[in-house]
Amino acid sequence: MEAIRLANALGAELRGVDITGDLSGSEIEAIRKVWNEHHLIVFRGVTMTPPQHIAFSKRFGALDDHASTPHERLDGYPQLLEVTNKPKNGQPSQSRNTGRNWHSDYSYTGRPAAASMLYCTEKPPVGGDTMFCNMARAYDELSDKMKGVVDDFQSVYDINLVSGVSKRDPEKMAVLRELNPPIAHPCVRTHPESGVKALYVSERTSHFDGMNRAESAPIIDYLCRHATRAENVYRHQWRVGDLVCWDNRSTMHIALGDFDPAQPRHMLRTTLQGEPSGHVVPPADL
Ligand SMILES: O=C(O)CCC(=O)C(=O)O
Repeated sequence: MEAIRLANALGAELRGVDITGDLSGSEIEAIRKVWNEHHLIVFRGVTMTPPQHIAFSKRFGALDDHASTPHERLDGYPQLLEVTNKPKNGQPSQSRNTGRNWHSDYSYTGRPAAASMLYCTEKPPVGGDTMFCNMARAYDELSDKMKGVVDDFQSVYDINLVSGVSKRDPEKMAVLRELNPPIAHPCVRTHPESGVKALYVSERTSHFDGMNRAESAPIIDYLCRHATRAENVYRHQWRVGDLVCWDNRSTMHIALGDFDPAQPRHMLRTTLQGEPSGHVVPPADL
């Protein structure tokens, strides 16, 4: 197995491993080690079925069944989310604008995702890229004073700040709001495997618990700009057959709308469950 770095801030491509094969425990641990070091790993040229995608993902931990976003599950496979602009059952896809702001997966739930594994099955001729940033590096590069400030903050996540809300079916959106009330999580978290501290704030953070929107907004804005500077980012240009695995505890990502929406784009995602976290709070006046 060979790891080839993809960017200065994060990311490595892994070559020489067949992820659809019968991998040994030590091979899985070797992959996990590279993943923890680089935060994001890419396998190229993968041909796999939904059961193979699920089987590989499960080797790294328990999978989410996506009960928090039930409308986007792949029929017959609750462990797979569809992220696509292709109509579903004759209706516009609810996920056609998924991920258009910087976020970490399932931050608006009581069980934020540990990691995600996104597989590209169809892509537009140009664009449809995804960008990732390193939140451990972003934390590390704050001044000690600023670290001291944010260490005590709790970031409130609000499903109303997911992307494309106005274009989603209002009834389905109401279900999502019911399932996912605003929730506060620590703004700085320690990675359970690497022990590294990382910022946990995003464009889906409405405010900091105990502070109002006006007080919180400039700090959220600063932290997001700081985290997503070009030098802290890897931009993935998809090919069909790519499996990109990211650690949601140490990265954020954004799915760019840099493609012709008339061209099909289709992705399948497994989500590895993180630890239960957070406390429900009253909604902010958005
Ligand atoms: O479609 C993509 O590139 C990423 C989708 C996304 O943001 C997600 O699955 O959380």
